[in-house]
Amino acid sequence: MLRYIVALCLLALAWAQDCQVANVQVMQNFDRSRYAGVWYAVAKKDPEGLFLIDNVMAQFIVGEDGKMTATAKGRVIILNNWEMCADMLATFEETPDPAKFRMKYWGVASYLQSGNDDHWVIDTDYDNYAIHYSCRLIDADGTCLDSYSFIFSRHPAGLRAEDQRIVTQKKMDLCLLGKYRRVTHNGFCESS
Ligand code: DAO
Repeated sequence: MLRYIVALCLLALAWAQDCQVANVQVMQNFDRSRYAGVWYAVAKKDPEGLFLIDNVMAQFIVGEDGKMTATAKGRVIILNNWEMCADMLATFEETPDPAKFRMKYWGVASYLQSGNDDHWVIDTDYDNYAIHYSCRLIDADGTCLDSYSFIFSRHPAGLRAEDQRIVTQKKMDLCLLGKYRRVTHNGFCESS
């Protein structure tokens, strides 16, 4: 009997973690007005060609027209060895799923990175934590070849203990458990 239960659990785990980008579960009934405001990145899974290193924070704004935009900051190293605080801007194009956006981003300075990525909100309680995910490149088998993901907190010091368990489960669902690094905040971007 125990063998069947274990087998069923493993089956359920394998099903929950098929790692197909098309099967990634995002936040249900996402409410962008509640998501608005300042979020501090406290952990990050980097994409190929890391850009934002640490001191990463984003402020999401919902305009009177209901459209979402963002400003973001973070420490970057460009031109081989030039360390600076990057000031970034982003606009979000809606899709049929309210938690899935296409994000256009660019630097206030022209030499900073720009791009057009998915911006999916995987989960949030709006007041404490949010889990973002973006897959830049999907493999032929439907899994993601190049992704990045931010774990955001409303508190620069990090996540509350009670949110850790939820975040760990979501990292697992994204097949990214163990791939995140901590994002520190030491005031590097505070004066700019
Ligand atoms: O840091 O390697 C990287 C990729 C980050 C992409 C650009 C993000 C700029 C805008 C952020 C807005 C909210 C996440």
